[in-house]
Amino acid sequence: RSKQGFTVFFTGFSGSGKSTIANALMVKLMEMGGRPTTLLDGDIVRKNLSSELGFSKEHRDLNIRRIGYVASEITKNGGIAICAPIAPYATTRRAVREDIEQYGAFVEVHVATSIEECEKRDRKGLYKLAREGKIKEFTGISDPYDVPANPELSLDTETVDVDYCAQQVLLKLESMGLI
Ligand code: GGZ
Repeated sequence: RSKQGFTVFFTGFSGSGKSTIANALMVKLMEMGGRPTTLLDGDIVRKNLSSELGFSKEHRDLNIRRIGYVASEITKNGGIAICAPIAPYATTRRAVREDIEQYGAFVEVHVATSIEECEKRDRKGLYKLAREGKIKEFTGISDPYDVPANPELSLDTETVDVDYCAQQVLLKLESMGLI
């Protein structure tokens, strides 16, 4: 019997390491035998599915609901969806969880890298622009982020490397009987 579909939903600040871990997880899942796996990364979704949207609460919620809808269809059909948006609002994450759990498992992974560390890294220079007021409503600087209260997994990229983080996700999926 083939296994049920599921969604791994990463959430965390810009530059926290969501995309990097999601990509590493994707590679590991492919190596394990190639169940159809779809990566819905934050900036790629914004380019292709949500290009008209900004960063107000309304627009962020719409963006996350779209990602959730695509992930729920994938999950329904027995696939694996990996999502990696910031998804700052707990109520929206909860709504997506409820959509997806009708069809399969929802595995919320908080990439809990602190805002101080993300700002220190500032890989894309966005935090500097946010501090200068050149980007408004920037998550963690001038816009809220609800810390997940009950994620399936919480990862801190300050103390462990990407490969270890991806491995922790795999172990969680195994313990949940999903892979
Ligand atoms: C947060 C912003 C903003 C603002 C542009 N706030 O690190 P990145 O650059 O590549 O990823 C971030 C991305 C956030 O999009 P998401 O779709 O993940 O956000 S949400 O889940 O809230 O809908 C960042 C960039 O877009 N970016 N402006 N104001 N991040």
